[in-house]
Amino acid sequence: MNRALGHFLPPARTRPATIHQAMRYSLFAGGKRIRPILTLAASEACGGQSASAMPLACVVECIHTYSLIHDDLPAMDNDDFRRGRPTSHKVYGEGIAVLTGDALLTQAFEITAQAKGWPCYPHATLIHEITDTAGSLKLIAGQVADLEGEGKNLSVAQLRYIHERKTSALLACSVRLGGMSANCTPRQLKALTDFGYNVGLAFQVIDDILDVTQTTEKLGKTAGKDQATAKATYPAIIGLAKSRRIAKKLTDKAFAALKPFKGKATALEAMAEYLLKRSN
Ligand code: GRG
Repeated sequence: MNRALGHFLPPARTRPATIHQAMRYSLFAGGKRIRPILTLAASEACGGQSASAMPLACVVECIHTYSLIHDDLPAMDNDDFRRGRPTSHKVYGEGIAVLTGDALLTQAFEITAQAKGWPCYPHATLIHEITDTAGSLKLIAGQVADLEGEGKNLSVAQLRYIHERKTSALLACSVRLGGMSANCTPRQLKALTDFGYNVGLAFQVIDDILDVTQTTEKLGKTAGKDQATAKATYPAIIGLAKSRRIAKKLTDKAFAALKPFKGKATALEAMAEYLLKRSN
């Protein structure tokens, strides 16, 4: 994964070196690589080759890293610590951090354009998949609702709206792109969408639980931030025990969605289990 990402990015010394170093600083800071692994696992479930899925795995990691850099900015979540390191704006300043996010998002399209293409899913389909996910109806919609929800008492339905867009959408896109790179059937694509949706929601519920149960050192980002900023989360609204039950239920649904793969989606199953049990 790291080798492929390194290959797609301009070398760190390419002018202007600051931006290329900043892109690498955040990309190679030790993220868990959950989304690209999901892309490769989905491709495998559909009988694909990892070499065909790898460019798209890099695409989702670039988009994810861009969203983290921008989310950490003082104008958004204002965080000093991410992936166990000072955030991009702390090291490079706010202007360069904004541009680093912009550059990584643009890099995602560059990688997609350069990929060799897939018979059943032409470039236009893939680009539409990415714009639909990263645009104002999903990722950005989730962030807007998150910002506007600050300091308000949100309902579980409003919280789910945010989670579906801010988190679940990119996880669903990650597995869908993996399936597309393996020329999956419409039935397989539907199964991957259901899997990604549920595993994505479970991922965010667990993330909210970890925010209150783990340390900053363990998480590599500021723990207890949700409570400190009075953010609406599942543990805050319904408590820890009920949140854990919801995460388990969503994971069960994700497992059920994999039925059409008839036991061939073992890597996706392993990921769903890991995401439920993870501690960072
Ligand atoms: C478009 C600026 C912008 C934001 C969109 C995705 C997003 C909304 C904001 C990013 C921050 C955030 C809290 C997202 C929710 C999903 C989440 C918990 C991300 C952290 O993902 P991990 O744990 O991170 O996979 P690593 O560092 O391991 O890759």
